[in-house]
Amino acid sequence: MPNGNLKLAIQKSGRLTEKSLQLLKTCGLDVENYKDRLFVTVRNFPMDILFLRDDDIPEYVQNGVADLGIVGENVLLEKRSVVDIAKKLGYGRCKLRIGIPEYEELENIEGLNGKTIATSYPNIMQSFLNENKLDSRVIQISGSVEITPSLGIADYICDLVSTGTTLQMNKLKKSFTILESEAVLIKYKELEMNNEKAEIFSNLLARIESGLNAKNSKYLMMNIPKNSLKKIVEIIPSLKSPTVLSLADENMLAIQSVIPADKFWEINEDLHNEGATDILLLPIENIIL
Ligand code: PRT
Ligand code: ZN
Repeated sequence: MPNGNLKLAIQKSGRLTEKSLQLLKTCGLDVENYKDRLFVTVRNFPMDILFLRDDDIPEYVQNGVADLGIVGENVLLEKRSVVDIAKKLGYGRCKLRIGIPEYEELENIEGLNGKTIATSYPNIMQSFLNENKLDSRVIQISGSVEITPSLGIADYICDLVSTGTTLQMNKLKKSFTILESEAVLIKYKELEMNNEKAEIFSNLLARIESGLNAKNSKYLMMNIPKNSLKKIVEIIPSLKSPTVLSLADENMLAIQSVIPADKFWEINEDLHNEGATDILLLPIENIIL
C-alpha cells in the first residue's frame, strides 16, 4: 500500500465491525465488499481500510502503520498504547464490571481486599486496585472469565457486561463498575506531520461529526393552529429556532425543526394537546453545523 492514502484500521469481524462500516457509509464513503480481505481502498475517498483483530489495532496506530483506528476504550486502555483519541463514536457501549457470586454481597470496594479476581483486563484492573489502594490478586484469563468462580479459580471476576445475561447464566451478579467504554476513533500521534494526510483526516473528521450529529437528531414537521404557535415553540426542544411556514388555511401554520432524537416521545402528547396534527418525524442523513 505505498500510496498517500489515509489508513484506517477497523475490527475485521466482531461487535464493532458492522457499526464501523455503517459509520463510514454515513460519511459518504464507498467501501467495497471486504469479505476475506485484509484491506480495501475506498472508491471515492483517499483512504485504505485495514481489517484487523481489535486487540492489534492500538499498536498499529501507535506505530503509524495505520493512521487511524476504531477500537473500544477498554482495549485501548488495556494495551496502554500511546495514541490520541480523536472522537468518541457512541456505539459499542459496555461496562467493565466486577462480577460476584449471586449469593454474596460486596458493599464497598474495600471488600475486594484479599480476593482473587480473574479478568482479561489485568492492566485496567490492577490500575484500579492501585488507585484505590486495594490489595487483591489479579489473574489473567483470556476467555470464559465468567466460569472461574464456579471452578474455584477466582473469587470474583472483572469482565465486560452489556445486558448482564452472561453473568446471570453463570450464577454471578454485577457489582462495581471499573470502566465505562465505547468505540473511539484513535489517531497516530504524528499524523499531522504529514500535511496531505492531515488534510484528509480533517475532512474525514468533519464528515464523522456531521454523521454523529445527524444520528442523534430528527427532523420534526407538523401543522398547528395559528393561535398555538407560542406554546408549541416553547414545547419543541429545537436545536435552532423552528421554521414557521404559512398554509392555504389561514388559521393554520406548518412548523419544521431539528430536535434531539430521544426527546420526541416526551413532547408528543403536549403537541397533540395544543392541536398539532400531521406530525412527521424524519431521519436526517447529515447535519453540517
Ligand atoms: O476477534 P477480535 O479479537 O477482533 O474480537 P473480540 O472477540 O476480542 O471482541 P468482540 O467482537 O467481542 O468485542 C469488540 C468490542 O465490543 C469490545 O472490546 C467492547 O469494546 C465492545 N463490546 C460491547 C463488548 C460487549 N459490548 C460485550 N457485551 N465486548 C464484549 N462483550 C461480551 C463480554 O465479554 C461478555 O462475554 O459479551 C458478554 C457479556 O454480554 P451480556 O450482554 O451478556 O452482558
Ligand atoms: Zn479481541
